[in-house]
Amino acid sequence: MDKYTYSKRPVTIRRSFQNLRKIHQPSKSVKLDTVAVVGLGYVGLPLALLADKKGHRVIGLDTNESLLKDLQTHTAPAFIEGEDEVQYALHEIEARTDSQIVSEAQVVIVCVPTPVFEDHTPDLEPLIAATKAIAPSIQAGTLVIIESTVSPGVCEDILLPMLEKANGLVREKTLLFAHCPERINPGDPKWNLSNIPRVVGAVGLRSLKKATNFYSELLDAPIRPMRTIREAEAVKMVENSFRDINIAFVNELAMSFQTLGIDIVGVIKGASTKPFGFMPHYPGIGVGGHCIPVDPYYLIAEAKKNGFNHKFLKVARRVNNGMPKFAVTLLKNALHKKGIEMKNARVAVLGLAYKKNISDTRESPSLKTIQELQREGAEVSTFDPFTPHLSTATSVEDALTGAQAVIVATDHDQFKTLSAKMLKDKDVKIILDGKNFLEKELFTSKGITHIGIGR
Ligand code: SAJ
Repeated sequence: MDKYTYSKRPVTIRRSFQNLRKIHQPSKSVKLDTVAVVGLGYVGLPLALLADKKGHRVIGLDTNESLLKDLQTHTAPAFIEGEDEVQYALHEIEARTDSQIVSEAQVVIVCVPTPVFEDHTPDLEPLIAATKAIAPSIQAGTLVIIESTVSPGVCEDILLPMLEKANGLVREKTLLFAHCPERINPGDPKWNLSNIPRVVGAVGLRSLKKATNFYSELLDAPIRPMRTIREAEAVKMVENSFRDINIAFVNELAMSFQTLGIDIVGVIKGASTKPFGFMPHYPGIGVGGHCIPVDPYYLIAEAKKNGFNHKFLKVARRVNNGMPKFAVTLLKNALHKKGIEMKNARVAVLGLAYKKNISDTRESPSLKTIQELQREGAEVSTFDPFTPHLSTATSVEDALTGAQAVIVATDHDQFKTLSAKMLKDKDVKIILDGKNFLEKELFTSKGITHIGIGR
């Protein structure tokens, strides 16, 4: 069974997550739709849990056996545990691997990953495989919603025909079809699945109405109907490309100001006093995650197919992808000034996750930084409290032991306790603060070289 196919073996799991507070279940007097969520990852599982909490019968589909095992042992996967303010009702979700079960659902929501290949071209395989698996079981009258992030045209030109053909369904008549791009900000204490506004595009008015009503009831957030499904696909591309280019802007400034000896973070804070027309972003060791460094490539590829070259988006991707190498070069020069060559230098890297206080390492700049260090011949020790199983060391102190330099690659709260004393005790001579989140003077005042990104 290749990784994208669903087995025929039904696996029904009754599960209730430990340490979950029972939240009053709404009365189930009104018969709510049965909802099938295809893909129980960072997007799908919270969605399934929320639909369950709202009183829907929820079927969860996933091909990830280890995730299902996690759930079977009532262990919430790390990405759920990372959201400590999340309160999930004790619930039962029928987690299945046999895709025929979607025949029992009136609403089917597809939340599978849409990554890119090594060459940055879109990899639609997981999404196409999931759609192919469920298509034969979609019953007349079902609403299918795609939440996966895709470029304009994927829903209508690729996925919808698959769904219609497999069972002889007809859009807007026997098949309702919509796109509601996922928006999630892991680790954000303020914005969560329930309160983040959403946009919905659909293949016709019936589909739009049903999808908009579904999300209006499910979420406590404004739902904006879009005129077309392509507009909804484009919204997600635009919002995430916007973020990527703005981060690239400050990353380029950081590289420039490093030579000018100007503190870019101070300048950004100064610019932020302008009450309009400026939105602060901050430079760092790179851009990670399953969205920001990925989504622009979908738009670049789709536009290219239609004869347009997104030069600006490409430059932004190149700038952001170059930050780990920029950071390693800064460290290499600082080591050289102390008579230490990068080859065989011992460097500790603190933080493997792509952003603070979560365990997700997808597209993490930390990993690219480690590769860059090893390419330069350095010996690397690593520690991340959120991913001990991926770390070579068992603690910060352990990672620092024997190191000549340390790179802080993720701004986990736990690393705020890093002190000049800890470094001096371990004879660590240089600290590179890849997230500009430690006080420079705390180290320079004790004779330790502190390098920031643009400061
Ligand atoms: N980063 C910077 N400088 C910044 C902001 C972020 O270097 O000023 C880096 C982060 O360290 C991280 C990467 O960029 O490595 C992505 O950061 P992120 O905060 O965008 O994190 P994501 O990808 O988990 O969440 C984003 C959402 N975040 C925000 O809007 C704050 C949003 O862009 C999307 O809703 C979401 O991905 C998604 O699901 O698409």
